Amino acid sequence: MRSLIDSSLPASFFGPNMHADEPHQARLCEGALATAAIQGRSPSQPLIVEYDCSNAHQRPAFLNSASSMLAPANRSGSVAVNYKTLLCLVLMLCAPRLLTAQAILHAFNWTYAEVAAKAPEIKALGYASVLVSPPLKSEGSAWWARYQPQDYRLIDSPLGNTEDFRAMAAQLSSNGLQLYADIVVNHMANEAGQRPDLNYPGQRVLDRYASNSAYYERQRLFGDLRENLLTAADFHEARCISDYNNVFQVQNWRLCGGAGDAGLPDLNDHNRVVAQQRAYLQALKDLGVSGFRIDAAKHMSPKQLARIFTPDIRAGVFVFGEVITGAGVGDTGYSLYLAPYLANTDHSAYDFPLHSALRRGFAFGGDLRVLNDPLSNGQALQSARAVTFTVTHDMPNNAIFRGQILDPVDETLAYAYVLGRQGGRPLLYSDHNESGDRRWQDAYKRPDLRAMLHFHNQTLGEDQYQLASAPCFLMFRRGAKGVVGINKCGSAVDIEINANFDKLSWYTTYRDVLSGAQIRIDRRDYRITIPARSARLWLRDDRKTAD
Ligand SMILES: [Ca+2]
Repeated sequence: MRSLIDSSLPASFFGPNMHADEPHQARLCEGALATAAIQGRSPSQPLIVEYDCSNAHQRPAFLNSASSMLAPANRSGSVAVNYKTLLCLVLMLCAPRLLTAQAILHAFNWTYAEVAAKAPEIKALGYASVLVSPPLKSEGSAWWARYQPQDYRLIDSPLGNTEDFRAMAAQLSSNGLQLYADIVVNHMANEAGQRPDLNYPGQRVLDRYASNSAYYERQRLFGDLRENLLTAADFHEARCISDYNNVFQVQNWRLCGGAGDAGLPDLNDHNRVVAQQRAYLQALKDLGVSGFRIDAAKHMSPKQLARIFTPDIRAGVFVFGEVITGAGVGDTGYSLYLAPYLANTDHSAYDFPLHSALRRGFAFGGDLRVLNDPLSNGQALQSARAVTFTVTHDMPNNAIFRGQILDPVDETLAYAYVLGRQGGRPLLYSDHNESGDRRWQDAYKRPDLRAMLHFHNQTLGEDQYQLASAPCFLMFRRGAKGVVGINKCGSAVDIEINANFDKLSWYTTYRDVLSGAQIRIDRRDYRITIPARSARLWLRDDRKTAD
C-alpha cells in the first residue's frame, strides 16, 4: 500500500491562481523582518525576507482599501498618516531587493545523518533549504513507510531519531540552510493487518517504549509515551475513497490501495487531534524547522487545515501543500481542490499547473509557447506561492504517476526553464535510486543543475522578458543579467533578436553557465544559436565588463 495514491489524475494539468499577492504582501508587512531575525540566520547571510510573518491573517488596512491608509482625522478633511502602515508600504516596495536564494533540495528518503554530513556541500551548491522526509515514528524500510505514521510524539524511523534530527538541524543552521519537514497529518499508518483497533501507537509499540524508556524519553518531543496518542474516536468513518470528484469523500474517507485494502485511517479535526498536531508542529519548529510540506493536503478540508495551522503555528514558517490536481480553471479537479486550497489558506503549493504546461510543451509535437507566460493564461500558480518542479518523488516511485515523468533530456530542459524563469520556489528532487531508474540518484550535485542553480541565484528578482519563441524554442532575458534559451527540437536554431530597444548590455560578454559558450551583442539584429536539444543560460560576465 502506497500512501499517496490518487487515481483521479487525467492526462494533463493546467490552471491559474491569481490569489496570491494579498497574503504575500500582508505577511511581509506583518513581520517579515522579525521573521528573518528569528530564523537563526548566520550573520554572514544576507537578510532574507521570506514573507513569513507572525500573523498572516491580520491584513494591513491598506490591503483592504488603499484609501484607508489615510484615516480621516476631523471634519475639515485633513488626514492623519498611519506611519506603521506607511512603513509597511515602504518595506513592500523594497522587497524585491531583499530576495535571495530560495531553491529547495528535496533530500528524499535521506537519513538525517546524511543530510547533516552534506550540509556544507548542499550550501555550496546553491540551495537555500532542505526538505527532509517525514520526521515521526514509523517502521519499515520502504520509502512509503515514512508516510505511515505510528506516532508523532517522537522521531524514530530508519532515517534517524530525534537526536539525529536535532544534530541535522544544527548542521543545516550553521551552514546557513533552512530545514523543511515533510509532515503527515491527514492519516495514520495502515496497520489493519496487524490489529483490529485504531489506537496509535499500537500496544506493541507502547510496550517497546516501556521496555526502553530511557531511549524513547530522549526521543520524545511532547506528550506522555505511556499513553496512546490517538484512539478510534480520532478518526473519520472507515470507508475508502471511491469518487475523486466527491470532496467529502476525498477529505473524510480513506486513501486505499484497492483489492480489499483497509486504507489509511483518516484523522478528524476534533480538538484533541488538532491539539496533538499543533504540539507536534511546534516541537518541530522548536527543533529548528522553518518550513512544512503538507503531505496529502488535498485530503484535508480547509477547516481542518485552519485548525491545525493556527497563526502561532504558521508564524515564521514557509508552508506548502501537496494538492495534486488534474486540470485548471473550469476543470472539476482544479476547482474542487487546488483553487479552494489557495483561496482558503495563505500557503504555497506545488505548481502542478506549471508541471502540466511543461509536460505539454515538451511533449513530442508539443508547442513550447505554452511556457511563454503561463501565469497570464492560467497555466501556472502565482509566483509568490508556487513551488515549482520538474519531478516529484511520487512520479518515479508510484506506478500511477510514472506517466508524468519527462524524457531525461526534456527534464533537464525543463529544469533550465524552472530555474531560469522569474518567480516560484524551485524544488529539486534527489534520491537513492528507490525507483530503480538510477536517474535521480544523487541528482542534487549534478554539474548542470548546480550551474542552473547558480544562474537562478544570480538573477533573483530580475524581470523576465520574452525575446523569441516558437514551437521548438524559447528565449527570454532576466533583467540585463541573463538570457535563457531552450531548444527542444532535433536541430539547432538561429534566433535573431532586436537588441536596440531592450536592456541587454552591448559589447558585454554573456557566458552560458552550462557550456561556457558566449554571446556578445554588437549590432541591432543579433543572432544567437541554440544547439539541438539543449538549453543555454547565459549570465553576464560582470568581471570583465564596465557597462
Ligand atoms: Ca482526510
